Amino acid sequence: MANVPVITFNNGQSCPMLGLGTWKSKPGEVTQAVKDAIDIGYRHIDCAHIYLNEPEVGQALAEKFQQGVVKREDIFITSKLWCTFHRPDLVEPAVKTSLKNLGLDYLDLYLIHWPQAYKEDGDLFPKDAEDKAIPSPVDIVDTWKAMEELVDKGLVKSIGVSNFNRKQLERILQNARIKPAVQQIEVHPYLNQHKMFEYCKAEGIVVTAYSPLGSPDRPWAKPGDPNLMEDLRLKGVANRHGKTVPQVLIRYAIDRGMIVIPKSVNKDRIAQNFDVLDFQLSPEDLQSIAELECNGRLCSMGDTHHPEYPFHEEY
Ligand code: NAP
Ligand code: SBI
Repeated sequence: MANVPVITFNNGQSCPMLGLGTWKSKPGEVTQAVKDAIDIGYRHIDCAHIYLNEPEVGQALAEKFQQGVVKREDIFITSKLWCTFHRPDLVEPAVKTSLKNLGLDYLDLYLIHWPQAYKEDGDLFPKDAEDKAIPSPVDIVDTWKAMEELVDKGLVKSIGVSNFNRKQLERILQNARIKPAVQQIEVHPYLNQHKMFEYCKAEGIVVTAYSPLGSPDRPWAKPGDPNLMEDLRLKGVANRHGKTVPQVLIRYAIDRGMIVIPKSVNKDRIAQNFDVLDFQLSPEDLQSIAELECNGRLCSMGDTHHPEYPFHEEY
């Protein structure tokens, strides 16, 4: 079978274009899922402090290193700085917590998870009396400067952002000593991010597509919500290739030049999602899938009152 394609960042580091997502993967399930993924051939795992399962991801990594199945330098591990740790003095302790939980001495990639900073009072979701997230006044540029220091100290190989809009990215680029390598955003046929992707390409920033399967296990999903994996137009494309809709959705990101990180805790589906290396979508397939765009955003923090809420802008 062909190898997973690799993409090179603006700093020369390389990254497998297909990785395993771990949001919503329960602590009791994620260790087995990561071990299965590594055995199947995955060499990229997407993690975050807020997923509350980094110690259990770390157990899987430790076991696979110990067994000699994979060496540290052969696997790409991402984590993310949560919103309550944007204050510059909290950034290094935050990455060190993720490193300890994952059992690693460096990360391949560390992202600012959201542009919104939250009050640093120990609660990961600080809320006011009206149940609204409490902002912190920390400037994202100051957070970025603290992220740059993590590269200087060898704690992380690459740094990037997630869920930033164009203006927020521009501010980082205007003030950065180290350019972001990656912008991780929601991408699938109902939210294809054409303009953000073109902007990132022009700036030399690689895009990672999250929720590529439409995140059907998102906690706020309601009965009757559109289900991407049931879309008949995508089933038509999948049937023509003798593949499944999830496989087409994964190829949709890779064939546009994005990294993609589908989540699963089921061994068969983890394997199915990896079995995408023997076909490619044609330019005609990509064109017809582009017609499904409907501004169908699935993931937002809901904190529209926050001064840095990213999604008021068109992109
Ligand atoms: P997703 O990968 O689009 O979808 C995951 C869901 O699809 C799960 O319910 C999974 O169930 C199911 N699934 C997986 N493969 C399948 C298959 N072949 N057939 C049928 N169902 C399948 O959703 P996501 O978790 O939202 O996004 C992926 C990853 O992106 C996350 O896990 C996280 O690492 C990252 N992410 C980042 C952000 C951010 O703010 N930066 C936001 C959202 C997501 P099973 O597990 O039961 O297979
Ligand atoms: C959480 F752990 C809790 C809420 C939540 O909402 C937005 C999407 C998100 C996120 O910030 N990153 C994810 O992978 N999912 C999330 C995670």
